[in-house]
Amino acid sequence: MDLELISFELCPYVQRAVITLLYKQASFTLTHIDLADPPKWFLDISPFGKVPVLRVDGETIIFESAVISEYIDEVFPGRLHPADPLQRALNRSWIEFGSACLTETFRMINAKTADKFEDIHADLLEKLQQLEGILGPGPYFNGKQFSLADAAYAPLFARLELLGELVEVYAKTDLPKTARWSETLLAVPAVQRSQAPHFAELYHQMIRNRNGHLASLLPSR
Ligand SMILES: N[C@@H](CCC(=O)N[C@@H](CS)C(=O)NCC(=O)O)C(=O)O
Repeated sequence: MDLELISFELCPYVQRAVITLLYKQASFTLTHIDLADPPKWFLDISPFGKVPVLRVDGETIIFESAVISEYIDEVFPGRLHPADPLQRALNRSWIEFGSACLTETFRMINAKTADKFEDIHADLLEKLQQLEGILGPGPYFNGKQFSLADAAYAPLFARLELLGELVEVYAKTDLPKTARWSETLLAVPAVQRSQAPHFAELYHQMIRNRNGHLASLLPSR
């Protein structure tokens, strides 16, 4: 099977699919595009004009990170979705919640003023508190087994770590389960390998380019 994942280096949704592919030790190629100037061939194959898109055997196009990850999970050995349908549904619900948390990080980066930034930061904090309330003892979302929910949240935690160098995103003592989960996920080899070595630099550059409140907190170069 030939798998080509169309990617934008900074996209957390792409990263979810990459983590799943790496965790499964699947062979795939990664094609990076510039989302600021997307090539026509990409716009022709991506129904929403978004990454990630998975091209299977050179012709079939699958889109939406959750769908791509589930497909990868189904075709490679070692299931990363729980066997129990209710637990599977719960995981899918919380994966969707993780996407809403990611949206808050985009909004934080785009916030032009400190006040606006603080409003959005409060929205994110409220979501992280909700998450803390449903987390189990860990180390992973479902306990001992790494799952697609873990693959879905790792990109969020990678970004919160970087944002945490600029502002206190959350106090680890207030959200101890979240903090432990984040630490566990960021140490998983597939998560570490899913991220470009120059990721922090790219992320800072994106913050700088947005020229919002967060950009003003970056160290001067
Ligand atoms: N729900 C989608 C979200 C993907 C998404 O928003 N990707 C962003 C990059 S991180 C994108 O392609 N944006 C381009 C656009 O909206 O035009 C998924 O989970 O795959």
